[in-house]
Amino acid sequence: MKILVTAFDAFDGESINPTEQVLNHLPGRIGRVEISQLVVPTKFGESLRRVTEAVEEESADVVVCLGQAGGREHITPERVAINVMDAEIPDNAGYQPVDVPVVEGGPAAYFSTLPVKAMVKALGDIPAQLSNTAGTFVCNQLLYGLLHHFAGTDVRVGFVHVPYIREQNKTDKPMMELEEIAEGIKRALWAVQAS
Ligand code: PCA
Repeated sequence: MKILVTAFDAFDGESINPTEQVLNHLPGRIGRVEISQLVVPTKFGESLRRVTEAVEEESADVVVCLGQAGGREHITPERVAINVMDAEIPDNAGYQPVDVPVVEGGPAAYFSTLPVKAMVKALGDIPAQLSNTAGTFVCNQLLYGLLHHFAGTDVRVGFVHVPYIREQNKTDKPMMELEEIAEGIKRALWAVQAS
């Protein structure tokens, strides 16, 4: 089995995206599963194209995308993606869609094809919670677009949002230590490969 794990670059005036740093803490293998990584720009369209291409080039069986969800207190596997792009801020290309579908004529929503509840459980003592919304920004677009593209294939697709980390100095916002997030993602990947 091959799992591709993706992260986003920094956006919204930040200099850090914790997901990019999490990748540096992930091993190359988990059990018998090969783990590959990719960082994509926080841009509508390009992020989806790049991840789709990488899954196909590497013949990955599973893709787990990571994104920052500033303000959340938990590591949150996403249950669902919806067919809308409704951005409160521009993406890293300056594009700010409002009420635009990810896929014209596509279904309203797709459920993640990863075992999201097992992933939450696998985190054990690390703060984790199932999320029922991936938002309406670039992360939701990536999850929706991948689920749409790989619908009806054996490729399984999921998304995990993570909180801010200490280095981002958000004194008034919840945060987690980078190492704890990385350990949480490792545990979630174990749950994926066991499923
Ligand atoms: N989080 C954003 C996009 C990139 C990221 O890390 C989101 O939740 O849509």
